Amino acid sequence: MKRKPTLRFILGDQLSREISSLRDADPARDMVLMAEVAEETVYVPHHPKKIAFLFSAMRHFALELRNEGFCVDYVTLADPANSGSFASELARAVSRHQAVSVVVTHPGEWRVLDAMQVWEQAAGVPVEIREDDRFVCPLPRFRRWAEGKRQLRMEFFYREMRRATGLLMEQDGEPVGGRWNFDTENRKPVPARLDMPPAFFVKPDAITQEVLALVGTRFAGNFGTLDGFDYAVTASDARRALAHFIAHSLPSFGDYQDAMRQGEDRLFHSMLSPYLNAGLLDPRAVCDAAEAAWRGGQVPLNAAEGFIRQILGWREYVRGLYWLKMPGYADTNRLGADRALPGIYWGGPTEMNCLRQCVDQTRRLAHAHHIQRLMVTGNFALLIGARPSEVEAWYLAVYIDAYEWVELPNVHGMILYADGGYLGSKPYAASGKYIDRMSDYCGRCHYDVRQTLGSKACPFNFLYWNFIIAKAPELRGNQRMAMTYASLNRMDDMKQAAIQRQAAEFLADLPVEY
Ligand code: FAD
Ligand code: DLZ
Ligand code: SF4
Repeated sequence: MKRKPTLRFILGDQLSREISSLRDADPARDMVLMAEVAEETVYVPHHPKKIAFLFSAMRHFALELRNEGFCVDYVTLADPANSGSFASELARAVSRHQAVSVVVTHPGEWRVLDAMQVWEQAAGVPVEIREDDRFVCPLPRFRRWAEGKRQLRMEFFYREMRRATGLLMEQDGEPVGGRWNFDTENRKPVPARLDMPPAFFVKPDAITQEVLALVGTRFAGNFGTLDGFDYAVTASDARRALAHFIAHSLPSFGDYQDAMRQGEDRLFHSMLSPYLNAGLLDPRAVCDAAEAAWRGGQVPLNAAEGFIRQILGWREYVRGLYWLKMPGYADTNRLGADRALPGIYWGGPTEMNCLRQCVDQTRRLAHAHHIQRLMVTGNFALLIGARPSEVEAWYLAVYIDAYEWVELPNVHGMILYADGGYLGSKPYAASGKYIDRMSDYCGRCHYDVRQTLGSKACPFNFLYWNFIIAKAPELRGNQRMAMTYASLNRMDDMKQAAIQRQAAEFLADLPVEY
């Protein structure tokens, strides 16, 4: 008689053949469960490209497992029997297959982990939650590193990860090139004449087209377009995207990492975050590929180091911090920000060219690169004092790579300083001068980036100084803000008052509805 199966439940961002929940799975005995559920599609109004990417990648993954001989029970969103949540779909599947137990890998979001606590009760069988070991740094190791520290700093964590992995290290334990970090070489604006790397794209196959039709109908009201969907949806295409990046973009990644250029959405960025976060690419393998390109003389050290730092450093750091501080990380609001998120973020009209370009790119691609997220949309949200919960929900909804473990520390900590400096040592507040230096947005803007006051003044300028004045009680004592506050001290009172007046008028006129 055939033994009753164990259900291996694979969530939408667990599409790795090496995932812990599948590790000892027996195709002859076990059953794999995957489900497109309404609950996951509505907890924020996801960009349609994000939903389409995940559903198509899930369906392709199911097919690959079936080709390997696994029995995969895949519940589509359109299935009339679909009950709409992870818990209820699991319960239905346990009863359908008479399963004796469930194995699942630890989810990427606290919200889901919390919901998992009732799964055993809902399903009536034991549920084993296994570690998600697709990260370089296991969570207990991160906890040990963070223990006793009042503030965490990515740079020190990153050095520890370099030592632990041996990536970009000499035999004697020193970093290659004699330095840990080549960031100072990675701040060049893009020169007017520079060849851009060719784009990597994948033509939608029949599975993706079916998903696009479904998502187009069900999520037509969400912010974002499905037009031009060209993301990879399988691990093999994601590996091709990696190879394409290493060959064409990585050589200049370091130099232009912080640059922005109108009409060039991707510049030299990898666009690999959706694949890394859904499990189609392994972070260690991506770092190894970048290191090998440097050791093989194909890319300069500042490029390889800059890229590896993002994955081995930032990505691992924010994940460790998220699980260290959850639940509760999102509850702080150190700067007391309480403004409703303006309609500009959902495509409402604005004469600020930089914001318009970044929001429009987000609408088209469900992607914007780091400096656009940090120094344009993020900086603006910080300067206007937008409510952290609304900013967080926006970032979680609109980006194809957004899951709370990575979105929340970047938004709550890095851009909004809502955690009071636990993640980063100071707010990334900047005036229009920074945007002008790193982009060509200002030359095409209604506003004048050289002006701080008056009808043509760049809003980033007066908002920046308004923020610096208003937040002096919290920030003046911060050593890293000393130069900023020394400049403020040199500004006369009349100018400070005029700045505050212009900022107040601008903020009073910011439309929320769109
Ligand atoms: P590249 O520039 O090519 O970088 C390579 C990789 O490094 C990325 O794919 C990503 O995996 C990793 N990485 C780089 N910076 C970070 C970072 N700060 N935190 C974590 N990983 C990093 N990244 C997400 O994956 N999901 C998010 O929801 C997300 N939200 C963000 C919100 C804000 C406000 C900011 C400032 C950054 C956010 N990031 C997020 C980080 C970063 O912007 C994206 O990872 C990056 O833009 C993805 O594009 P890319 O793959 O071309 O990156
Ligand atoms: C983001 C997302 C969406 C939109 N839909 C689904 C889904 O229908 N089924 C699924 O298994 N996963 C989905 N996901 C990803 C989950 O939200 C993600 O796995 C959890 O948040 C844990 O990180
Ligand atoms: Fe943005 Fe100001 Fe430059 Fe306009 S002038 S693009 S608002 S920074």
